[in-house]
Amino acid sequence: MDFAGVQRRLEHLRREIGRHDYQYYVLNEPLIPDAEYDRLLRELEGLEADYPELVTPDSPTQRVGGSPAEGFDEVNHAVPMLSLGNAFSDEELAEFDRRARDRTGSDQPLVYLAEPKLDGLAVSLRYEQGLLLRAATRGDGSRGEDVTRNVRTIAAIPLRLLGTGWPEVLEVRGEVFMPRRGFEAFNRQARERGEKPFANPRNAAAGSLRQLDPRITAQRPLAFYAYGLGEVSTADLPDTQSGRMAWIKGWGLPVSPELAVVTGVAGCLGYYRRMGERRDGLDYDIDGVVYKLDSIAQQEQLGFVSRAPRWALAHKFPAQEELTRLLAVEFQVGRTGALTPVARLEPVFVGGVTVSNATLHNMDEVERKDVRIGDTVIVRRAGDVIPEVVRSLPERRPADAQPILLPAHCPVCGSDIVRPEGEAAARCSGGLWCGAQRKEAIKHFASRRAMDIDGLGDKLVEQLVEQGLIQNPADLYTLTLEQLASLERMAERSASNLLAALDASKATTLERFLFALGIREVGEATARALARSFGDLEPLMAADESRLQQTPDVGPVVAAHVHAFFRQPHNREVIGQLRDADIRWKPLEVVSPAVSPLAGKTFVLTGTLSHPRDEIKDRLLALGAKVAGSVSKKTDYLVAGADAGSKLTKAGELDIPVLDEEGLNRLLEGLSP
Ligand code: JCF
Repeated sequence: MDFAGVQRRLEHLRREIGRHDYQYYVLNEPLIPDAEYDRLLRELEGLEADYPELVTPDSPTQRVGGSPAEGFDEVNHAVPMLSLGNAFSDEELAEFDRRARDRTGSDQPLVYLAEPKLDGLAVSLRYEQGLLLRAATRGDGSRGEDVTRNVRTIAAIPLRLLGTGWPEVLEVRGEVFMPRRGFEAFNRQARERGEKPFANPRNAAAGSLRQLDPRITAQRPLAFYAYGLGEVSTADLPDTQSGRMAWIKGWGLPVSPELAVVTGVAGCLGYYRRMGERRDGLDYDIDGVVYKLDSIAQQEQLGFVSRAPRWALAHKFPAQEELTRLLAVEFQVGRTGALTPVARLEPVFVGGVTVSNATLHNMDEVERKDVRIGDTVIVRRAGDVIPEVVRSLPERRPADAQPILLPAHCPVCGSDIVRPEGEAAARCSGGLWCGAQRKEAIKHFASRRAMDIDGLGDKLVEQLVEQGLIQNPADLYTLTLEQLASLERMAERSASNLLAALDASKATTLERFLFALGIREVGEATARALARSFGDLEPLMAADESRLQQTPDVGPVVAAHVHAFFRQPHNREVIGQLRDADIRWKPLEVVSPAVSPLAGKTFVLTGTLSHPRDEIKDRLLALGAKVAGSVSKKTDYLVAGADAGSKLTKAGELDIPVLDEEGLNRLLEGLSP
């Protein structure tokens, strides 16, 4: 780069960093991931180190960070609030330790106090005569914002120190943060209220602390850990960092339980790795660990560079969010037919590994995140969780970015894709046929509450599919003794038992058969209602969605799934093969619910009746009536057996017609089969 090029680049970096500072600190709405911001800042620092004559006083490198927001009084920090130098690799840590040993002239390994680096907001708490007098944000390190009224709402922070004999003035520095559980609960509630959720716990902590109305802060689940001291009006302090932390703790201030005294680079690295492994299990976000020389005498020997101590270092974990480009989107079909959009990415190093695929969850998320093919996107990989696309950066969208479209047909079997109104998941409707759903469909078909094929468990289904012996439920009925006996761990006797069980399963009921088909949203109750409403399979298969919706408890979503299922040629083919295999049931006589005089009437059953209640209930449901559990104004008839109690009284109060069993029988006469 020539000199003019360097000047242009410096100007560009300063403008960009200034813009992102404003987004982050003032608006609480970061546009780019931290890692990208760090790179901009490091590039600027590097160029300024090479061209010190080009450093300007307004360069973002010339302050610690953060500008006081409007609306808060300013607070001067008598002892400046420091920032920390960063290390992004083991080598940078070793370099830091080498310099520290040189400057202290120590030929022994140095002793450090190590702690997790919380991802929150630094504050300074000032106690006078044991009382919390003032709380301030770091601001630019010398002047911060007065957030006393907000900090006083944080339960973990004592308003009065424990014990007696406190120093006249005690300033404690630490990090305010929002534990993950509280963050998730808060965001869930925000979404329910239709409000914008916070991007991450750190933004949530910062946003909550900088509320102008402390009543809002009070409702936010904030916590605090102390990590150091500011002004203290006594010279009589412990002479190690660890001793001082114990001293702070003695006054009732919360201190991280993870503090550990470690020795040399090896001790630091061991701590770094241990915390890295435990990172996802902690209830708060950390973005690295901090090492501080434990000896205060050594800290004093080392002193400061600009605003950061030479005796402390933040060793960062690999970033969990990175920028990359979305190259394409493919759709994966899950075991139950749900379609998952999967992003193909330009490979990027994130969360410690190279990632080239990430989930987009479902089409609702794609739409909410406004992601298009060709976009620059933020990918997140935290711990062992599947990497995900967090959002796009619309300001970097190329002109030829393409929208992500849900395919019309299943990429595995070609059946129609259904996405009922209001459902997040799109699904393949080829339940009985689709290769992706094969195993689940057959397991369900054979299960006890469905076709009840004795001896055909999940493991056996998997074996049969994997051996290529069956592809759909109808193939079960073509299995031969030799095929079964050839399977691993299958004795001839079990094989012939299984064949007998398959044969026995053929005589079934319509409702079991419908349930066995594994149509989305069709559980046992819906299968029963459909069987009662249609009586046989053919009219059900021919029904349109509005006819389906006349079935009790069948709404638009169920109707859409049932209708789509029976429209798929492959499903019809498998059903045909099942009928050819002599699967049979007794058709039920039905009274069309639309013409039944009981359609839509609500019954309540009470007292001792001569038939099981379920039986009576089934008859009523078959006639399009509803059966409720309690008497209300909406009840049309109360059926009262012997010893009826409060329901009978209530029906009397509400003037609801009461039938005894005989009355009910007369009502049903001529109506039901
Ligand atoms: O947890 C932190 N974010 C953290 C920040 C911990 C520390 O021990 C710090 C810090 C910032 C400055 N110590 C200093 C001196």
